[in-house]
Amino acid sequence: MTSETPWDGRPAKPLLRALAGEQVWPPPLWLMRQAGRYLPEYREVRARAGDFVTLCTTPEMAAEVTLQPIRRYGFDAAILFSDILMVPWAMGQPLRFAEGEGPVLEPVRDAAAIGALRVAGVAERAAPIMETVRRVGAGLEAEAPRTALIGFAGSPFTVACYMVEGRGSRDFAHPRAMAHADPALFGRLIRMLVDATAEYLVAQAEAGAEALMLFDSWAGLLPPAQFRRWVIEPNAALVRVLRKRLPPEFPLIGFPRLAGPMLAEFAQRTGVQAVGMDTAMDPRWAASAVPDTIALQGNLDPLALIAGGPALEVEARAILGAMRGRPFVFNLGHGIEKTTPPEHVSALVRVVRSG
Ligand code: 1CP
Repeated sequence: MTSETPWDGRPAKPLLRALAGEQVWPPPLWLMRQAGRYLPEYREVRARAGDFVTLCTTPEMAAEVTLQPIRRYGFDAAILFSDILMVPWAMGQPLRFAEGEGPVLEPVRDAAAIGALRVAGVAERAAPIMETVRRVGAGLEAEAPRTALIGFAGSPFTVACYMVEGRGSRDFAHPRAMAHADPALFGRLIRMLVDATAEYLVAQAEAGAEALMLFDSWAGLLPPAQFRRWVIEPNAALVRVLRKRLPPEFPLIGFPRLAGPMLAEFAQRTGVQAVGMDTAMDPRWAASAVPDTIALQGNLDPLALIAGGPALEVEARAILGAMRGRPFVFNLGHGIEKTTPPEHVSALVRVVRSG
């Protein structure tokens, strides 16, 4: 499966072993948004790039910030530094990141705007991102041979939320209303995203990503029937395309954030090898509801990492206790906050590595 597959045929990297269903203990560890503004070395590169899209599309800088947290903490995975909105960008939707405001896109709300989006050629237009993947792969081989490289994309529903709303939102009212009022049009956008995202992820795997994560950050906004239609089905469709085009058993991680009890159905019906637990998920419930052929990942509260000290240790140990005896990857329940003291991350690494 990897260039360093040992004599017994199992992948040697701890993250890949856990995603392949092995109980690896202490568990492999990485953190969502591990490259980011809480690190002074990130802020330095970010300032040099000026604009966030420039950072994501300049391979030398994007590869550098991807590797920064690996050098500092020795995590078991590096995650490509990019953003879920680079797929709409590569489909031709104008994107900028407004200071202190997050992403701003030209909203697509009718058939003409959706029809103007380009699916074919997404991987070519995202060529700088594939170059970043190649550079990170080479960097890890030289500096951190046991660290695996995770590529990623947003899942169709979450990306459609931003494309239709045009910005971040607490409730994404426009896309959710479109999904009810004009499911044919919303479904057309979702199908375009399945195709574009599959092409984009296959290109990442070909460039050296060893696992792929699907971020469905806004899945939890949907009631069950809509969740099945717009979260489970599109993720399952994406996985089916990826399975045809990637090597057998290529590790895929799904993250339907705030899915609650729908996590179990997501895990069983999408075909991923692992599912992420968000901060609100009870890991003991997830351990009982998700079959142990599927790895779990998560789910320390990012606020416990800001607090540090005994609170951090108690919370981390509770998760470790609930996950003992099944394939598991330690992570946060959502992205690391920019006010996190970097030394608290070192403390967390010590706690997790002590098992
Ligand atoms: O100026 C900055 O530094 C911008 C902050 C930032 C960063 C560091 C954004 C803007 N994106 C990123 C990187 C990023 N985004 C990664 C890099 C790899 C890593 O984890 O280290 C990843 C995986 C993402 C994924 C992403 N972007 C998600 C899914 C995960 C999640 O947080 O739920 C989402 C929803 C986005 C959209 C986005 N990009 C950036 C912001 C501020 C947002 C959220 C906007 C909003 O909804 O308000």
